Amino acid sequence: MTAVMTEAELEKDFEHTLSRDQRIEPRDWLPEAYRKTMVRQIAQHAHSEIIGMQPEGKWITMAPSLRRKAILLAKVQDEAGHGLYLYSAAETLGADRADLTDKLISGRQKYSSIFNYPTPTFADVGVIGWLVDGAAICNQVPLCRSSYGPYARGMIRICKEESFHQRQGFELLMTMMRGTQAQRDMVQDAVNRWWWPSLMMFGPPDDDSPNTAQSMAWKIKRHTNDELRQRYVDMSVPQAEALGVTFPDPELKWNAERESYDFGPIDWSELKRVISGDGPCNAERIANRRKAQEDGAWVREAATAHAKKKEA
Ligand code: BYC
Repeated sequence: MTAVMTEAELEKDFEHTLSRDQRIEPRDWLPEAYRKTMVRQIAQHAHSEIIGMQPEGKWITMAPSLRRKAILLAKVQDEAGHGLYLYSAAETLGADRADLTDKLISGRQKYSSIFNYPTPTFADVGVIGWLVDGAAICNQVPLCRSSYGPYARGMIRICKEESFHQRQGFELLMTMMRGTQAQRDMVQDAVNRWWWPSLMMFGPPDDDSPNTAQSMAWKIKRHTNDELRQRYVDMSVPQAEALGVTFPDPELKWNAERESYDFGPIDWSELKRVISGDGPCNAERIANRRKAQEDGAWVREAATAHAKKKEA
């Protein structure tokens, strides 16, 4: 007969798994607060992928060539796939996918601030690939070592696809930079608009990040928001030089002592405003998501009826 473990023993076992850098799996006991944090982060991440289809998706019908259209279509479909793996990962923690969607469209769960900015020109498609997917890779590569198994494994495939996304963005911008002055201006204008919001993707500064300490202790996050933001700046500056664009920050300069780039202050009030629903496109993004959910109701009903019939 197996002895029933007490809560204290289960907790000790959980901590032991973390201390050996092993994964927590769906079959394992885990503290309720860990489960809640994981569902929160995975759901926000899934929502970001799904809402994140909209800014670029708008350009699928207007892409300037068949090649660009095919690439963009594939990229946007990848984002949908990422959202679906992530909702599945959240389900392994007992979350209900329909409930998560309800929470998104009723404003009770967040998604990344970055997808609340408009995409007025085709250069935005390139800049999203280069900067936004670049920031996403920087943030997500360490998440491949996150302590929750299904999330960490999902992240491996997601990162591979994000790398392709970043390359396609950079290649698109390189092509535009070899074009006319008007095209080069369009690229620089898009870079000017996306640079600061891309820095905000990494979250609030460490001394104003309520979740970082616990998430690091649980090995969900492997680096703080500021560490990853700095890594991203250091990685992006040489890429901007190769491309022939500048970032809109007069204080950006190499610091030989730190072996990193210094950068100017971030407007944290803008991040707060966008997260709380008052960004340039928040209302439009959620209205589109709500409409898609309503338009798809008949498909979900039919699929449920079919599943019931099969079961019977
Ligand atoms: N936007 O204590 P903190 C993609 C929230 S999509 C909105 O630092 P944490 C792509 C934060 O959630 C990839 N909210 O939190 C798709 C928390 O709120 P609650 C998106 C933000 O969790 C299509 C509060 O502020 N990537 O690649 O320790 C096309 C305090 O923050 C933001 C992910 O989702 C923000 N920027 O750290 C192209 C990555 N920043 O829940 C590309 C996974 C913070 O306490 N997530 N908040 O009310 C993470 O790594 C972490 O959750 C974060 C925040 C670094 C974002």
